[in-house]
Amino acid sequence: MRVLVLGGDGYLGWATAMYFSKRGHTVGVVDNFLRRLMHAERGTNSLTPIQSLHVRVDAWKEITGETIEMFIGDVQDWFFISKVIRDFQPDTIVHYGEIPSAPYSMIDVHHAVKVHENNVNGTLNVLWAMHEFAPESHLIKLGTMGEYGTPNIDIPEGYFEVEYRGRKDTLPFPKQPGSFYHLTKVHDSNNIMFACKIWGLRATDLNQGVVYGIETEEGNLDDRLLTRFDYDESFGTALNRFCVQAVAGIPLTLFGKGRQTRGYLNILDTLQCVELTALNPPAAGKMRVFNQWVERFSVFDLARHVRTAAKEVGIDVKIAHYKNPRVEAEEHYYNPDHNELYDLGLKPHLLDDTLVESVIRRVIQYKDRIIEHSIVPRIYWERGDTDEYVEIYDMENNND
Ligand code: NAD
Ligand code: USQ
Repeated sequence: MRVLVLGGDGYLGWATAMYFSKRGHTVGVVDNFLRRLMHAERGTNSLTPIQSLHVRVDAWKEITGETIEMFIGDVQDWFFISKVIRDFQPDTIVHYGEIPSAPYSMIDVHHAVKVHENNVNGTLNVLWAMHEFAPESHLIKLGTMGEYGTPNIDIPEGYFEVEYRGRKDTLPFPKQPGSFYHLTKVHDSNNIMFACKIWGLRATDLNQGVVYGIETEEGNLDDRLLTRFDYDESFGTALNRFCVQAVAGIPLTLFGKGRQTRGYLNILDTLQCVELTALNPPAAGKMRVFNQWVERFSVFDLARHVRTAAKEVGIDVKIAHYKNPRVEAEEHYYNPDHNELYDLGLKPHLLDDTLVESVIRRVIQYKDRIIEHSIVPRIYWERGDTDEYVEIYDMENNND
């Protein structure tokens, strides 16, 4: 299979490129290094000392004998991306090439607009390029579970049957996203669904939960192949952040009541899910939706798991309740389906089996690289709502 990975220099994209290459597929990666640039803007960096894409690709060739083709450019640039898609003729396009951060999109109007332009316009270009130059290819688009928000009813995989005033239809499930970033994913989903309908394209929208983890089989072959691992306020996700905070001796930054519940998955399962999706494409004209997550945790549950895991390696962890910088429900119902990928054969990795060996030990290895100023939250969803409030939570005397 010919696989084109958009955002192939990123956390998930580089790991995906190696994963497919190792399994005998022909792989190309597209990136404009925007993620590296945004880190420069925020004064932050990956915990893992990542190499340039050029060094990664050379190291991959040296170690495995396989070639990963590089295309350096912006998905928002029509002339660039349409030429790449026309020349590469992918069977599958795995589209990670967007700005992935909710806090970054909430900094100010400029960041909100930048995230919208980058994500929505980039995906529109990809759809038009598929239509004109690769109409049989399968788009695997990384969306997010956060498109749905936290409704007080079960969440299906994309569509549900509705009966209204005596008539029935199957319709897209309503979306209630929680940031301007999450909204870009909703806009993408609508654009993809429309393009499939009018042009007969085929696509799978992977509504992915929060990913954690550093290690993959391919990344472990050589330190030059490690993928990035972020823990800062803008680009770190909750569990990765908590692991770094634990190792740095900083109380875990739990926002609000900590009852916010999300679906989580190990990076190893992202790779498996994308592979299963690629090997089982949908019929032309359809946008399929899979909910891609493995285990459901509240933020408070995560903190407990990290605390227990850290104890195994002799680290004592404290938890701090921060005033929530986000506007989000802190206690809510959350019951999303996730059967489709299991039906295709997903064999999940569970948090308690992987946290110490494949995450915390690696964080300890790179402990000296931790930039502490980027950990405390400073990006607030509501302007003026920035009074600091921090309370250290005493786990020993409270089983809440
Ligand atoms: P990432 O930032 O590490 O990777 C995205 C890559 O895309 C970066 O290397 C960036 O430079 C590149 N990129 C961005 N805009 C581009 C453009 N216009 N042209 C070319 N390249 C561009 O992010 P990630 O964590 O690997 O996430 C990948 C995708 O998965 C994102 O779309 C994200 O929204 C989605 N996702 C991630 C998570 C998670 O927990 N990491 C969860 C759900 C969904
Ligand atoms: N949270 C804390 N403390 C922290 C960081 C986060 O309590 O230090 C809380 C947040 O308030 C939120 C939850 O943890 O309730 C998850 O936050 P997150 O930063 O891990 O995840 P989120 O902002 O939703 O974004 C991440 C990825 C994004 C992806 C999304 C999947 O950055 O690309 O789309 O996870 S999902 O959450 O399912 O929408």
